[in-house]
Amino acid sequence: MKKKKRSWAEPYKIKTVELIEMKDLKEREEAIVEAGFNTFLLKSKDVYIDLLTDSGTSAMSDLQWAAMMRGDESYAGSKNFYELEDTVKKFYGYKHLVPTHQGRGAENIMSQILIKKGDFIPGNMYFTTTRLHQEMAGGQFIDVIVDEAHDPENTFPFKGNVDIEKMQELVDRVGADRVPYISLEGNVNMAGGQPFSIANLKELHAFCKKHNILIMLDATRTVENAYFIKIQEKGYEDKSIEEILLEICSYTDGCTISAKKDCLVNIGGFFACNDDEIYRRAQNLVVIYEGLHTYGGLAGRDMAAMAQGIRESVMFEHQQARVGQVKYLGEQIRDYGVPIVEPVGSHAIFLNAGKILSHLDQDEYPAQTLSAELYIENGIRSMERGNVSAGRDPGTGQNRRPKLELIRLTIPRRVYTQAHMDVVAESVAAVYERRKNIKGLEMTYEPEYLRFFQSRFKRKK
Ligand code: PM9
Repeated sequence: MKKKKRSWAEPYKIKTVELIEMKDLKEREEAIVEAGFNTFLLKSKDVYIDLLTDSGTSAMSDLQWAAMMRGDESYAGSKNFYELEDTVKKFYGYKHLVPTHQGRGAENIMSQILIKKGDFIPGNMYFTTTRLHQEMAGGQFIDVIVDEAHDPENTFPFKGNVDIEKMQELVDRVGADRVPYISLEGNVNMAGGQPFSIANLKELHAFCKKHNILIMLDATRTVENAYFIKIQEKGYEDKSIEEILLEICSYTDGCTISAKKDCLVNIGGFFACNDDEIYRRAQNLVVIYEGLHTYGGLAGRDMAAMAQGIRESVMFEHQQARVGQVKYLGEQIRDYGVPIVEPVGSHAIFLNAGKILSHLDQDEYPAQTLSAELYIENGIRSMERGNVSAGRDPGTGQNRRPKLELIRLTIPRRVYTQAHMDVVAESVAAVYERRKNIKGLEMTYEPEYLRFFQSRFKRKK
């Protein structure tokens, strides 16, 4: 008799579908050449399974679509703003809210308010847009994540943790008054979607309090971090995701968020904080870059959908299925012997491109190359997260050559089925099999900022 087991299933059924089509091999080869071997420059009509990002790509629920019909599009004081403000207060606990069009809008405002020229901004690994805003405000990013996070094979369950000794070294070196805040990210994207633990956050909180350093959360995937705490941190198994999220935020002073991830919307973000003076300044700055402080670049209906998305995001069954699907894909790929970042995080499977294409130098862009090859193989779009994303060191002008040279297969929430995941795993295995014959790339165009979005490449001879 078959072994008895209990599976999870998605807590929804499908009401509307969007048809997708796979282009043939010749068309895919032409498309990637036309896109300069950069998956950001592919047209979505040429993509079969789109794992570029989980940002703004979620399927909204019927309740979110219904909420959009309740959009109050008044220029000032939309009722959807007040509903969102109440929802953020209830689930994240922050007193003040400033909506923005997406995460980087909030990062811009926060960086301008909190950073002075010559400041140092520690963080549990960099994120592309976050670091750029810190640099543009005159700050310098300092990586204080635990060493385990830079080793793709290390299976430490809380690779998002901050190394308090690295914080101490920074404070000893530059003085606490040059460190306005630490940027703390939940389920650290560039490390593979890795959570921090509450135990580590409590330690960080005590350290920062002592040195008068703020903790500003990048809450983009913090509900997913709360889910990981529930399933793997001792003492939290009986707490709800809602309770854990509130506890996380209670140790922080404010947040920026790209609502396009956890909050299940296609556009949106916000800055939130508890301090009245910081709020007053954010309220003033937002009108320059985003819009009036009660809409911040969003339509009323976007804020309504976001409030409903936040309510859905903390449901256990939602997170179980979301993280479960990512884990399922990870297991399939691992079974083919393909090296991935361990442990599997919440939003994506990261292939260790540096190891898979170990015959290429890092300046031949192994991750960019692998990402292009996966598209050619079966129309699957992934994202480079390696030397191209890391950019150049502003001091030396050289490529940063980060320790992690990865590609990310990012799973949009509530969009694909397990059958799609099987096709993805088989395609990864097929590329892996022919890895030794894959040639690297040469950059032919490099834009000034965030080069991974728009740079172009050609195959090396
Ligand atoms: N993340 C992602 O695909 C979208 C663009 S890639 C630069 O992972 C964190 C942790 C993010 C993030 C976006 C942003 C910026 C901030 N923090 O894209 O501006 O993962 O909404 O958010 C992307 P916005």
